[in-house]
Amino acid sequence: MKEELKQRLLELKAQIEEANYRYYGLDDPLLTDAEYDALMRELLKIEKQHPEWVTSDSPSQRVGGFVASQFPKVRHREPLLSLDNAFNAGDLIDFDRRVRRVAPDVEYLVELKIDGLTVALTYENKTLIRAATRGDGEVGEEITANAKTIRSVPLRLREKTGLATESVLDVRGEGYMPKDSFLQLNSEREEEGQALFANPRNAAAGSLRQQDSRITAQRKLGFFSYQLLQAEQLGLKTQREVLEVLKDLGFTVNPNYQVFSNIEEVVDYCEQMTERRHSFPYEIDGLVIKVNSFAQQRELGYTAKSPRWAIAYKFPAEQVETVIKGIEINVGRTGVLTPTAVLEEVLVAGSMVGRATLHNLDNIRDKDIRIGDHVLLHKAGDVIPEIIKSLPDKRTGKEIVFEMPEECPSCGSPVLKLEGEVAHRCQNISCPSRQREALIHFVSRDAMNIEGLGPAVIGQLLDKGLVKDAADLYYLEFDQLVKLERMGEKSAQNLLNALDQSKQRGLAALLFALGIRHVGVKAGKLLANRYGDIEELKKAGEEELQNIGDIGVVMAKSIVNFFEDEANLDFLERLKKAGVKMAADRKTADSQVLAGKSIVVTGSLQNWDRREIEQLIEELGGKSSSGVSKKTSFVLYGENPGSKLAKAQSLGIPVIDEQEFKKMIE
Ligand code: 1X8
Repeated sequence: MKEELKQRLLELKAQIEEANYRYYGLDDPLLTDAEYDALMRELLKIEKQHPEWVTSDSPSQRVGGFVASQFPKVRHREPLLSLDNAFNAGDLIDFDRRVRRVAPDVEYLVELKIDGLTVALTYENKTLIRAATRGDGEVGEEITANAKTIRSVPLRLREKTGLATESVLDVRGEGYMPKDSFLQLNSEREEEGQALFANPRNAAAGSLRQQDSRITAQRKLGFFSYQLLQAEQLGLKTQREVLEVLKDLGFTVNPNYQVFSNIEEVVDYCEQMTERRHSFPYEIDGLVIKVNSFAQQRELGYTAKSPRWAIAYKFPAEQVETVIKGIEINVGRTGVLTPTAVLEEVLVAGSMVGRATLHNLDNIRDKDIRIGDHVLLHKAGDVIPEIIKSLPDKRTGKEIVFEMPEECPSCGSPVLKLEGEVAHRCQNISCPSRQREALIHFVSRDAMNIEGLGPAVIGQLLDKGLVKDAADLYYLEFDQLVKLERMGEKSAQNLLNALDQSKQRGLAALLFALGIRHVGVKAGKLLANRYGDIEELKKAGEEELQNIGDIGVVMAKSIVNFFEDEANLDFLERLKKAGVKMAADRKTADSQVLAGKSIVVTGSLQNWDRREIEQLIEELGGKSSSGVSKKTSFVLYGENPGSKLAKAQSLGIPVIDEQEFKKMIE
């Protein structure tokens, strides 16, 4: 029985890693997401029963956990060098001339230059033992736990290469964040009032330097490998062979590489790729041209800081100059006044741009942006137009320094800037602009997902006084809807059906739809899962909320404030009367032996790490919180318990050890 289970575990590990390789390494998926998740769940279940079977190369290690509060320094076996740059065909031809003096019959291998950050991986006995950032090239920071969350980083090397890869192998490559992940991440951060990342590279770097690798795991990073330090010892002769071997070992190799035998072809390829640069799902900032043969590489050697056998062709920066014609203000659903620059239209990164958000007044002041200024513009993540800086040398003296209006441009109410915030806000909760934006948010896809209710219809409903807020939507009647412009009988009926359907969306979507400040999609789900019903959430205090993972002081305050406001309670009441579901479709665990219990864990346990025990407690219906208070049901303590144990004892709160806890949950 036990043997069979262990066999099954090995099978699952192999299947999951094979699926990862097929998906990330070969771009040829083997399993659907659902099938993959099912295997992963089965694996986690077995590992929970047998924690002693968990190995460092298990796919379960990709979900992340806490790491030490500082990243240890690692000295690279060989320094990571930077590359010399080429900016045009002339630079490439000069490079070729220098190379051919030493290697007249040179072949070049050209790869994409990924705009990410270099990561150095070390394998021993085919197992990933360390990952490090580039650092200063000599010494980097150890980020093993974080790197393990990247699915295209093999935890264990595949066998099929016939090479002696048992000893130490160092593989280097570029960690990056795909553009769509970057945009998604930033939109979530904007939603939750957090600072935005300027570009995918910064986002990738920030993600790999997380203390909590669970966060890294959510960031959907990728890794393209391109260097194997021990290539020559293993008998490989060219960079091309390295790329093939890396792929066979289980790494993801970017497929857009080509070998050329003369520099004109290289120049052509660079020009083609410059045209295509925006067509990849990740950002690239150029190409890397390498001498293919290792023998020739050795002959060429190195300068003090870079190899003589390689050069980076850098794309011209996609920054264009334009002029700010004016600055418009938009009032969002939380009352924030967002200034937007109206630009002279320009082509940038493949499309015409006429507007760019300026975020807030601080940003405008920091960049000293004035109306009438010439500015440099680029696209963050190749998508979002962003003004990099103003060009003060081009001023004529007619430029106008922008001021935030003192009154809301929509309703005329006073505009205030609260201490500690960058935003200026309209204070009037019934400001028409805010109401309109709140409605647009309420019906949006991740919220109540009401199709057929676009901004134009919402505008009409508000203008005609048919609705004042989202709850009124559920009281609309057919006769009112058909009278709207561009609304036939069919679309009116469809809209009523969509409204009716949306009532069943459930608590998670509703919480997001309500537009409680700082509560985004993720927090909505977390709260819904935790409380199950809005009535329960209403009762939660700040301190309790703060003890839920990912919910901070600011969000906890905001939630409590929301439910203290009479107008909001009335709004909820009207939603409820209309039949909007206020409960969650919660996962039901088989046994809920810890239901209603608030548990504090201190010290290290033998059977579970911190993340696992927290998960287990939640699955069994309990809450795990970090601080001991009168509300704590009991303290579970392990080896070397902290002061929480003493505090519990002094408060007369029950304390139990791991054995007792195991009995309790059996
Ligand atoms: C940096 C990069 C290299 C490659 C791709 N992207 C990068 N950012 C590659 O070789 N394909 S090589 C490199 C370096 O040596 N500094």
